[in-house]
Amino acid sequence: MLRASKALGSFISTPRKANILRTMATFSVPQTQKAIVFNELNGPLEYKDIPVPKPKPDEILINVLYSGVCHSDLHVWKGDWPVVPKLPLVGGHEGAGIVVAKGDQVTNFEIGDYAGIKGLYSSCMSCEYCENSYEPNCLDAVLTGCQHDGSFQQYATANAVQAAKIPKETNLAEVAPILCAGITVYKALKTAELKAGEWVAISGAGGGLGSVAVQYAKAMGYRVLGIDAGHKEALVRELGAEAFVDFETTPDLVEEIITKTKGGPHGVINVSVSDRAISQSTQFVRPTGKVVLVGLPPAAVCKSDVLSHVVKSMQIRGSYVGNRADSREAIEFYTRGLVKSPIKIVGLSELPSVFKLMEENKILGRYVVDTSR
Ligand code: 8ID
Ligand code: ZN
Ligand code: ZN
Repeated sequence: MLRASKALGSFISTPRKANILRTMATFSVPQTQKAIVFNELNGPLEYKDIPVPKPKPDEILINVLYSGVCHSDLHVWKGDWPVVPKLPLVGGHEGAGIVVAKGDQVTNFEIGDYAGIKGLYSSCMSCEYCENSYEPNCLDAVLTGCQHDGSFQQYATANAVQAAKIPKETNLAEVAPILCAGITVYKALKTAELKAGEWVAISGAGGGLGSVAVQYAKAMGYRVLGIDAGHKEALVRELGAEAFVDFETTPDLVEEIITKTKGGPHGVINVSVSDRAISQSTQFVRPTGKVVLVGLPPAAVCKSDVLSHVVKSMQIRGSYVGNRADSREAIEFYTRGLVKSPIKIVGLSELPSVFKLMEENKILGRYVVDTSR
């Protein structure tokens, strides 16, 4: 049998060792830190020193080592949605790091635990939605990286009830995208209520949400058809899609999808940022199937032809992040090795160029920022 120290030395990968070393180095909390801040919508994204926040009685302070960059961060910065963010704002809601301080009331986290920052900062926990575990739908829900400063900083506060538990020795860079993208698509797939062996189309399959959606869908036993630009096909297939349709070059996308799935997919998860793609999905979904809306293009409207909607008896459902149980389950899929994170790591200071690539639809999988540079 291996001795513990040898086992650790042999089996902990280099990024994990780096996480552990950085843990030890960051336990004394500094007064100031690096962050990306903006003062006005669509205004300059400043990489600068700001004070480290102090945790309130019900909060933990997380030394964020890595944060995923979600398209929602771009929407918030650009002011695409009617929601009004706090200003100045530190965005970001896919943060993974280590608990370095906590408020007096916190009993579910210890200093040194790994923790994750999610899109939902807090909810009231006492309304009918919260009572029924629909915390994201709470009318008093507070959003991280929008109404509460988020993970594009080295130290961020999180409400201890909503913060995600991450098992020790998890690769913090790779788990980061699970904290929004993973949870959201896992919930969306549950919302589609499919049976093993049925077809699910992922529209926007090569992006941040899509690239993990393909894998969750496969792990849940569904047959996956990915839809995205042709240069993303190789990645989408590698992640588990059995079929792929290029939305840019396919002459009759609706017909092609119906043919490839022999009658249309039983469910569609819309994670593209395209009105057109969303409305098209109502045309190719199989009779009695479900169209799930997730992607949030600004001022989008989903158009569905009423006659075929009725005759096909199909359903359109919205899905919005996930509750605490969805979060725990989605993280478990990752830690069990059923879902991998196709990530590219860059420095936090490079966030403006990541936003630019995202706007141009040039991103494959997810970009993750390393807050140390
Ligand atoms: O809880 C929620 N509902 C939730 C949670 C998190 C994110 C919703 N979102 C929303 C984001 O705000 C954003 O609007 O989901 C959307 C996708 O987020 P993302 O995955 O972070 O974005 P991305 O990485 O830019 O991927 C988008 C993909 O869509 C493809 C692009 O090529 C890209 O790969 N795409 C586009 I734009 N048009 C398409 C089309 N017509 C398309 N794919 C297929 N057909
Ligand atoms: Zn997100
Ligand atoms: Zn509530």
